[in-house]
Amino acid sequence: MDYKEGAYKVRDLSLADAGRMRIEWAESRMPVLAQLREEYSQTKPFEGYKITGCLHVTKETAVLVETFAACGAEVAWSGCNPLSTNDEVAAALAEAGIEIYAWYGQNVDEFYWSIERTIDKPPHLTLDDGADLIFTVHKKFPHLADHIIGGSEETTTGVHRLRAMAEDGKLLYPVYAVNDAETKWDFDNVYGTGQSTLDGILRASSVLVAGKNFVVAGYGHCGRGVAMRAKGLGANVIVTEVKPTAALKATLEGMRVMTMDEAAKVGDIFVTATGMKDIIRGWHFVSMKDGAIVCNTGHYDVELNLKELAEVSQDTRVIRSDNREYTLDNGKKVFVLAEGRLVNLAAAEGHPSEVMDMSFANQFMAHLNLVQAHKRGETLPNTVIDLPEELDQHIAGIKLETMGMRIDSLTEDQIAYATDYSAGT
Ligand code: NRN
Repeated sequence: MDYKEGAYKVRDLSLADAGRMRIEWAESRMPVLAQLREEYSQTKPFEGYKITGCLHVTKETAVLVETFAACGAEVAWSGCNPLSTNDEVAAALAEAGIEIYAWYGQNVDEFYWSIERTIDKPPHLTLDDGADLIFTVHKKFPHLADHIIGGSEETTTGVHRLRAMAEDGKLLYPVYAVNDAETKWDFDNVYGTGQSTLDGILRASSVLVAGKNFVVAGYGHCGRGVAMRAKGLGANVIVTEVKPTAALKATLEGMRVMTMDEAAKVGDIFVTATGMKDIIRGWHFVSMKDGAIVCNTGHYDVELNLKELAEVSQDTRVIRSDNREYTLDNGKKVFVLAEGRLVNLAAAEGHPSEVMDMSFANQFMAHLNLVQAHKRGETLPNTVIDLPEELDQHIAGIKLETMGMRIDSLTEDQIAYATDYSAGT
């Protein structure tokens, strides 16, 4: 490990060159962030503000971090999952002078130690994915909230929890729900999670997907993306759900729908994407076919009940990276990927740069909004705030431009027509 107090703690600084090349790769595929950096690095609106982030340390996150820094911000960063940090990228950020505490394979104490280092010097802004940073501030350092002008949350699970906190009046500062921006969830959650989850499964197993019974638990935006990409690879997709409308949508999109008790008996590959705990229980593992592959792509590692799996197993061993074989008491083998943590980031590199470009453009604009409001002396309400819808059209418009696509626009006459209630059929 390489550690410098108040500066960084990373696996190995000598990995920096390799990490820099990964970051350059991502940068070349994130044109929306590049345009924002071009525009705001002149005026440096974040000058004098410290942003503390707790979000997967990937090559894409590094581009966001360095965009904030280029626009004047002081930045401190930690990872938001013990298994999702790319050590090469972390080394490159440390070498570039970003305060960062992150390495692959942290234990729980190291994970929270890293978060706490990033707030040793109080931040003005917090940026979360899964709310571990904002929860740490609220639970252990509530006085810091006096110094914090606002925050943002990247992912569905985090936004759900923060909305609950706001409902109970417990939120100490305003937080933008970046996840709920259409140019985030309708692209990142669907196309990003769809591709990166299959990427994680293939890197950890190299299994043939075609012809396999592929069970997706949860048919929300993420589950829908995973199901779509599994189908594209030739799988027979089975969906389990608790929400009738989601289950109905899966049925009409050609997926089989059944309970997990039934799916456990026929599935070859299982992915949980529910945001809920205890989706696959001990008895499900017992009824699985020999050789079943099981993983999770939800934010927290609570969807597979590995405690109950251990209780019905006689042996376990890691047979290859991110692939743990369990030999059950009944003699059958089950393979759990990435220790039940989000397989797309733990066993692969998370979503592709092109889709994170839009998610992180929303992150950048959320914090720009917070800083500009602060400079105007405005105080925002201590609740979860949605980003303005026009921001979605702006971000999507830039993305289309960079993809060389042009679209039509409405004439004045058509705009008038849209709201003209006197017009008959
Ligand atoms: N490559 C990535 N870098 C990446 N892929 C997915 N995510 C990533 N963050 C940084 C996050 C998505 O935005 C994981 C979150 O849970 C999801 O909302």
